[in-house]
Amino acid sequence: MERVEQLFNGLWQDYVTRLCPSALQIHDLLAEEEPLHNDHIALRTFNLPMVGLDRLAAPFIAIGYQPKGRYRFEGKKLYAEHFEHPNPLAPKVFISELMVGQFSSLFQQTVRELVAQMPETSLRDPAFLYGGRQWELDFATYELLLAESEYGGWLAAHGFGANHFTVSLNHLEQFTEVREVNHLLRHNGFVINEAGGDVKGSAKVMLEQSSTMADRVEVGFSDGTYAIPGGFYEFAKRYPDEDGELFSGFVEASADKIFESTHQ
Ligand code: OOG
Ligand code: NI
Repeated sequence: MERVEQLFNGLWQDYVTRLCPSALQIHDLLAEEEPLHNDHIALRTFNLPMVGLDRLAAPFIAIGYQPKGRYRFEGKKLYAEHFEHPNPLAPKVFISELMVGQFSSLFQQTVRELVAQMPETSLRDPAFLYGGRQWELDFATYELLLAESEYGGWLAAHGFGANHFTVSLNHLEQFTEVREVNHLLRHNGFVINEAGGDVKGSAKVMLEQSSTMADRVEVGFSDGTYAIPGGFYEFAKRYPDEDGELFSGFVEASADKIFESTHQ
């Protein structure tokens, strides 16, 4: 569990510094005597050999994680898998990859050129998972990718890191409902993702989720610094199945809308 904690500390530090500084304020609004329990984190990548989903999963597999669910998002041209650790205290990990081959040849070529800038050794140390972008790009290239895929633009600009952490409502004392958390956050000036409703899912699908809209963060491009959407914070409540075990998967229809938390 020590190696799990080490990896998640690195991911959390990067997430709150580079992608979602407001998570610190939200964390303080919700924090109790007990530290907050993370349901899951999510990572994004391109489905190219050097950086595909499997390459991002490898450091998690190495510390005991196992593949569990598989998900497809046809409209967004994404494939995802989630991973769980035998220790229930370890957060789940949701990794998605963009199906680069389904985009225009200009888009494909641009993405391949970005990834080709990475040194061969750059994935050797698991710290690459929170190392951010490993290629140079200008703002026009970001906008070009963004026009075909919001996810593609986001990933090109930010590189690798947890795009969100997720507070488990099953472990909170103060709140038991997702809508209560949404209410508290709105009251404190945060913007909730309304795509598909502000509470996604239901007790029937055994998972309810909500998320903030991503922070706008300053990102350095080769031709200047621009403020663009970074990371967001998510809240999840899980329900037990027939055997009394909390549902541990993800719900495609809800996830499809959670992805949109990084929209402009
Ligand atoms: C992942 C979106 C899906 C969930 O909990 O369903 C997700 C992403 O935005 O990268 O996190
Ligand atoms: Ni999530």
